[in-house]
Amino acid sequence: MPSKKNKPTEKITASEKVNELSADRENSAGQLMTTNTGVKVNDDQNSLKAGERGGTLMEDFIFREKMTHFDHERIPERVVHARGSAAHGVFKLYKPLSEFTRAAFLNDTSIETPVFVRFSTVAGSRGSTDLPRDVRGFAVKFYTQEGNFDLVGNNMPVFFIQDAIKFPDLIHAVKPEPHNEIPQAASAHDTFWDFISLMPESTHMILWLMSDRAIPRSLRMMEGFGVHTFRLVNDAGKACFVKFHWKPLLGVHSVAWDEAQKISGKDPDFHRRDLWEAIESGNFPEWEFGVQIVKEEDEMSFDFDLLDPTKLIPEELVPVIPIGKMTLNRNPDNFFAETEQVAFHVGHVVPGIDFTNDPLLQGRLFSYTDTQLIRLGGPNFQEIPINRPVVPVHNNQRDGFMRQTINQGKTSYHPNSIGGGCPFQAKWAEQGFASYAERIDANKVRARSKSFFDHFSQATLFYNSQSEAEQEHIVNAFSFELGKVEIVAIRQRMLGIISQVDQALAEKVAFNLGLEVPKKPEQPMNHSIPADGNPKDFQPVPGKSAVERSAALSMANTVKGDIRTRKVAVLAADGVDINAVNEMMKALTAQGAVPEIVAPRLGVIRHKNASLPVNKSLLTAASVLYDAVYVPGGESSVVTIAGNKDAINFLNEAYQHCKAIAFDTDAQVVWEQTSFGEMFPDHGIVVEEDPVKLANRFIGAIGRHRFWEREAEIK
Ligand code: HDD
Repeated sequence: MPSKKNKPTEKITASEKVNELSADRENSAGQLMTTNTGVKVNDDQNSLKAGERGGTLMEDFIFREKMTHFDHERIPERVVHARGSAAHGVFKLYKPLSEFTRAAFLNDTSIETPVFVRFSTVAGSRGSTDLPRDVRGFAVKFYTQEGNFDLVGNNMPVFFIQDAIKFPDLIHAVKPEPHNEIPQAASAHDTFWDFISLMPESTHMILWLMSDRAIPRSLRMMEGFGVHTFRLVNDAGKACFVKFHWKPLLGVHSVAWDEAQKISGKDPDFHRRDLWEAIESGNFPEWEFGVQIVKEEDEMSFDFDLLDPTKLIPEELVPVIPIGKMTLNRNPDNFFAETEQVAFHVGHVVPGIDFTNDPLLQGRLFSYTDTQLIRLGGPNFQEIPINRPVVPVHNNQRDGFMRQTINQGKTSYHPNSIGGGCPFQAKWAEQGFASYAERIDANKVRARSKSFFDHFSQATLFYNSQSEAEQEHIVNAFSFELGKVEIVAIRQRMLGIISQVDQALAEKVAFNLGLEVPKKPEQPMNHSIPADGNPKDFQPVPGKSAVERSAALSMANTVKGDIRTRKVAVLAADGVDINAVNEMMKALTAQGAVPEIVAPRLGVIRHKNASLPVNKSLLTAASVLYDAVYVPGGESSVVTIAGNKDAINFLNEAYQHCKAIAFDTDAQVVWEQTSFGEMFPDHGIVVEEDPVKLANRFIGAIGRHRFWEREAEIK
């Protein structure tokens, strides 16, 4: 739960980084067109020809330059997390963390650290939908006074695999199948589940992926996690373990799976648009930054290994301490220059933050620089404006493609005497980075620690912590995904794995698949075994979580009641009760919601001499793009709406997706035409004569986010 300090932040629109970028901004307003060499262009419409009907001349340097640049515009998309959206912001610390870390930005509450944050989906290409069932990347670049710190996390606190050497396999399995490049941005296919069914260590993450966390309502309504256990090191050189958390002030909310699929068609940019619009309208997304701290001497005191990235630390065992707040307050000026060219790296740390031996983290330390080299074309990617630190860079690295820095002097080596020994190495007291001197005494082996072998108990903990509706969604998600798998043996193998998490869950999924849960899990269950390994030595070891249920794992316990930025459709037509609409719009807007009039056609809706502008027509709007619906009264308006099948479908879908719906009493005729017209209204359906009561109850209902319990009625 976000702490009491989390009041909405006053409007901030710049940061040190945003200001620093101004040197690189270009703005053509009022300017003459030039070539890249600065020559003013007189004709950008016609190429140079040998006569009006003749061939284009090689001499046409203006054409050649323009075409060449265009031909080279594309760079390779990220091999994972290709689709992303980003924003600038700031991080403010609540209280110094000097007991644990010497990182300056975690010690000084007066510092406002600039950040650039990129959210992403994992599997889809750059142009894919925002709403697949997928993990979301949550990558934060802190431009600190001691250099850049990147926290390259996800919206789920655990990962699929324990060792980075399996990452290419995992990604090959989830990406579109190589022979026909199908399916795009979807895990519901044979190769993904083939791999997963052979990798029991992925089970905990799979439960998260099958939960509603994988279909967020908004990027602004997701948690973020650093996933790995990192180290903090204080000024005395003493270390502790840490897990990093981001908690959104708006709470953690999701959409329904049917809705996600429809959004993908109606507005594949749904999340990108939502983030953009929220920031443009001054509704700055905010997260609290939290840490779970574990003393070094307590490393072995858990029923799981802190180095195992498939495990989380239940908040019941180690609470999350809120230490600061991040506010995203400015959209990028240019998608390519900023969002596409930003280069994150788990290895970008600052003094006071260090790594652990988590084998996934260790492998990531190699992969991120390597991938930027191919993606951004060479070793100077750190000089790209969005990647540049806000502090000066001095070292003996030189040259390479697209070098921007003009290094002065004749020495580019160390030690040197000619250059006075510069640049100097920084002492510990000068905040020089010194790796934590962890003691290592071991044989060189390719191996996995036995302490990593309990693959199911935290998956069970996650499942048990879910509300009834959330559990039902997990059943449906498994049934959907495995239902899309064509090879029955894979479905069967997965049922064996799911039965290790929860027998009833496996049985429900098996029923939907028309299969039986295997009596005994297929042996061996783990197929990730070295050539000379004995399968018996690699099988999952049953464990038991010290915590049986963890409230923080269920979205049912999230922050509710805040309707800021929630979109509300007002379904109306000519003859609408304009006063009622105005009253409701005023009440909603006062709470920060965004009401829009949706009518059969664009233009205005009229009643007597008054009129209201229409925001969307039923042709371009869809209920999946709104959080709630209001049907105002007004005799001819309600007759039109009741007789319009798109409007009724709009309401039916909103009902099916468990959204709040409000009717004026004299709009009951519309309600009667809906699929839920016969039913006793639940708490999410509000009908009131008194406009003030109606608005208050409706606002309360929207604040609940969804009435998932309605799903039981619909069946
Ligand atoms: Fe990764 C990108 C998060 C494991 C290799 N990763 C990438 C991004 C995020 C994550 C958010 C997108 C950054 C951006 O917006 O530019 N990755 C994670 C998390 C992981 C994880 C939370 C597990 C805890 N990743 C992981 C492993 C490897 C990689 C084990 C390889 C050994 N990840 C990459 C990459 C990417 C990347 C290939 C692609 C684009 C990029 O780095 O810049 O290097």
